[in-house]
Amino acid sequence: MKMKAHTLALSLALLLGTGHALAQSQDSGHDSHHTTASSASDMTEAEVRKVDKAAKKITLKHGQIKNLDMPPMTMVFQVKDAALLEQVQAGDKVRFTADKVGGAYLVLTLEPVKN
Ligand SMILES: [Cu+2]
Repeated sequence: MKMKAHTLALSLALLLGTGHALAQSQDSGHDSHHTTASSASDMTEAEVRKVDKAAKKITLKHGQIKNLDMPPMTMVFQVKDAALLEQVQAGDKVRFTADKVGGAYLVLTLEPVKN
């Protein structure tokens, strides 16, 4: 089990090293609490900043994304399905799930949050 956890921590570090190194600061993710880090089922809260339907992209000011070990920030995501963008617009509060696919951060599910 120890080896498995170590391997996971290594791959997490590799993932984080590519896109989010600048925003990642000190927390290397090595002494990881993320033994089930591959679960993408945790919804993350966010506020929509920009929607680009043509490019299938959305800019989100998001909270911590546990399964990606990502701190809160504003960033651009690809969306899996452009239809996800039909229901939201800039300024909306949303909940979403995301994963890293093929080197890009991809929004898998997205739903508006009613206040
Ligand atoms: Cu981010």
